[in-house]
Amino acid sequence: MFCYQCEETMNGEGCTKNGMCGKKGEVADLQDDLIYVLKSISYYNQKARKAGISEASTDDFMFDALFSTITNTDFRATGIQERIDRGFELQNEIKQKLLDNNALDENDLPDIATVNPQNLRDRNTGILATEDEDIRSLRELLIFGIKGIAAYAHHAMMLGNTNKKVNSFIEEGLVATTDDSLTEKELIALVLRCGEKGFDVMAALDMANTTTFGHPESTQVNIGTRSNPAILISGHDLNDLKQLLDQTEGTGVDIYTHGEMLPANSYPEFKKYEHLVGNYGGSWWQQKKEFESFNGPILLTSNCIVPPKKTYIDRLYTTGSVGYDGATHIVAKDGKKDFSAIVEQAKTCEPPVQLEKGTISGGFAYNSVLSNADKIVDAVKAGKIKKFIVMAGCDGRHKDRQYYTDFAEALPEDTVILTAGCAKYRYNKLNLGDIDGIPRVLDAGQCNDSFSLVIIAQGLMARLGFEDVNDAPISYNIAWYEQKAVLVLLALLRLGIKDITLGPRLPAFVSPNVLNVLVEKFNITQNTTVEEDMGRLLK
Ligand code: FSO
Ligand code: SF4
Repeated sequence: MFCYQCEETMNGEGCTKNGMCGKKGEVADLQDDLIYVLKSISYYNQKARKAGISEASTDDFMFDALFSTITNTDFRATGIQERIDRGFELQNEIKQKLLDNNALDENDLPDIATVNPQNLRDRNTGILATEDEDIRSLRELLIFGIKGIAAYAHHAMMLGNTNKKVNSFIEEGLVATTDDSLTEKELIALVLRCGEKGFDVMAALDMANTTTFGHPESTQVNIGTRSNPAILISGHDLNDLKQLLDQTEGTGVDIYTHGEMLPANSYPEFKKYEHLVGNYGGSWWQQKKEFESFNGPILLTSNCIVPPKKTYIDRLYTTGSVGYDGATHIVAKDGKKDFSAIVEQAKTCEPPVQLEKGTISGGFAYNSVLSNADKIVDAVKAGKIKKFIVMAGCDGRHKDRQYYTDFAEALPEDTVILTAGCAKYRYNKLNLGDIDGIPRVLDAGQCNDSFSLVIIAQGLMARLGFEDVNDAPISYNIAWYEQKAVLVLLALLRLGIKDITLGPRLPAFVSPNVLNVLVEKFNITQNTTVEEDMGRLLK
């Protein structure tokens, strides 16, 4: 195995035997095979699109398969193998359809198109198969961004929203990583287009979420517990939450959110449910402790899942692209998921152990922030807000992420943090106060709601008369961990945002030469110490 797709990769270089995340070498190798098969499907499906015979079910499969390879998603060899098998079936079906429509010349196929279940083992499907370090870096950067697109597209698809251009780009990008004729310049252009599609897919997901569940509202989210038995729901999929809330109404079983599901508490549709009690615990990496003390069943709707302890694995359920051997996986039938087994188990469980009490504030997506824009603009004009700091992204388990808590605490009182993603857990329980009633931490939601932060920034800056967002009083101190955050970063770059500070480590998959390009074009900087970064970011 060789995997270097996340921020916690071994020694900042690459995991080679087993993953630091707990992924087994065998699963990592299968994931490489799966990505390889997806490249082959993409080759055929690009032709099918041109011939007007591509099917939506191919998109569904591609989203799920790509999503399953994201850090902390599907840890099961069987789960990945099943997708490889299904992938070959699909490859065959599309190929046959192309032949039936005279849209394929079988004598003129590139290598990637000729992979089949028999010769897959003979192929080097791993990342290191690309020898040139810079080409490898750009190919993987593109693939990781594409994985992010697929994850968000998957959530949007669950709510009935699809975007053909985005789906086609996934295939185009994957095929491009097999094309030896592409130059570094051409690959960089594709990487930036990936960022553009990333913005589009986040916009599509926002549209799906807000048309289905309403626009998030400023909300005080309870972080204490009640005395009923309960189910904890984590991950990003709001459609799963909706189904779970409907199926638990009136049963005496409460629902709590965990990790990236916290923002759900601010949507009008979810606020209607009296038994949605609030949020339990912190970010993904704290789940071992928090799932234990929760006492009731836990439903994971997406990453990040951490290899569970034996003590709660019998209470662990997965759905969608996530999976772990020993946890119960729930599959949709005709678009509906049956959570009755979880509900029945919950009734036999003790209520959660209370870890903390009080509230945290959320719901500061673009609609709620921009409807109060006058207040914020006045505070900026009066010199009461001097700077906005975007601190979106991910949290992680390494101690050096304490930096983000220290940074938030050290920020002067005339600054406002704009956040999204699980990075917020490093400072959303600090009491940073408010500026004329405007909270100093404005939490827009999940990592995909970084879209909202861009809309907020553009909206506020337009009102303040800035034409170029780089001239505005906004700085970026982004924390990354996995591939969705890579996509968010690419989206920001594509929007022309410069001077982003990134941490806690730079991606291992960015080669020195590619890094030079990112520095030259966008002036990306790695974070250092709170003092040093503060000086630069508050300028
Ligand atoms: Fe976090 Fe995990 Fe949302 Fe990521 S829970 S780290 S960028 O999966 O998806 O922010
Ligand atoms: Fe290592 Fe991260 Fe890959 Fe897991 S996802 S194997 S920790 S690089």
